[in-house]
Amino acid sequence: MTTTLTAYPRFISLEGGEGAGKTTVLNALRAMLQADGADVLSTREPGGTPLAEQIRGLLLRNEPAGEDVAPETELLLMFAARAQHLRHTILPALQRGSWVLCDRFTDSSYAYQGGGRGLPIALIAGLEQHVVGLQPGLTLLLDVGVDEGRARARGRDPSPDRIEREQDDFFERVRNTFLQRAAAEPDRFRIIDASRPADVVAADAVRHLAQWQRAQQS
Ligand code: Z5A
Repeated sequence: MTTTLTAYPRFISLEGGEGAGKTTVLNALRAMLQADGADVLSTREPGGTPLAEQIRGLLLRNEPAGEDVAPETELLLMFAARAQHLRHTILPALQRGSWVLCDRFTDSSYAYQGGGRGLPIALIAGLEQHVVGLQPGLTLLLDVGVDEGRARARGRDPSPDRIEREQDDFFERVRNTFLQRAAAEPDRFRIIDASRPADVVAADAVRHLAQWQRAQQS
């Protein structure tokens, strides 16, 4: 399926596996833009509105006893949350001229529900086209090995949520899908080696965003 998505230059997404350091980097990017006088909205997926945060709760908590969450249900809930988030939070901010920094966006659905769960890419692309219709101008992919990322996430919170309880091979497929997407869209993606110390990773991300900002102004 050929998709035609509108790219918004001030819409920046952060992607990567668990424990990649997205939250840490997002704070550095926000500080950099604000120091420049920009208005910045920081947000996350799934979530970003009261209803989308409720959907996040449904997605991440343990499933009811005896009832697995079907991959299709998971995908549709991700897109239901995104539909709200886009219309109630992201688009209004972009339309008033703010920068939007988003911890995960549609690339995560390709990586987790496509790569991880094995759902057809055409299904995800169809939802992206018809429910979302836009994409970030710049996506920073924080890439770290699965073992290291999982160890970091466990160090921060030892009680895994429903998705974090998946096996390593699931997260290897997620990582590979992110890397394949980055290779397929080099104009939008920047891959950042997130195995380095947090301050080095953040500085690299800030450098990429500053380059992107300059390119938009020229
Ligand atoms: N999901 C999905 O399946 N489909 C979708 O479409 C979307 C999401 C949108 C929730 O996302 C889950 O939803 C997620 C994907 C799925 N499931 N999983 N797994 P989330 O973003 O809230 O969950 P997460 O990726 O697991 O978050 P995270 O573990 O918090 O990752 P992070 O934000 O990238 O990491 P962090 O909080 O910045 O850092 C984690 C810890 O590592 C923390 O203690 C830091 O101090 C430490 N850290 C950070 N950077 C470093 C470096 N460079 N060195 C050493 N230690 C570090």
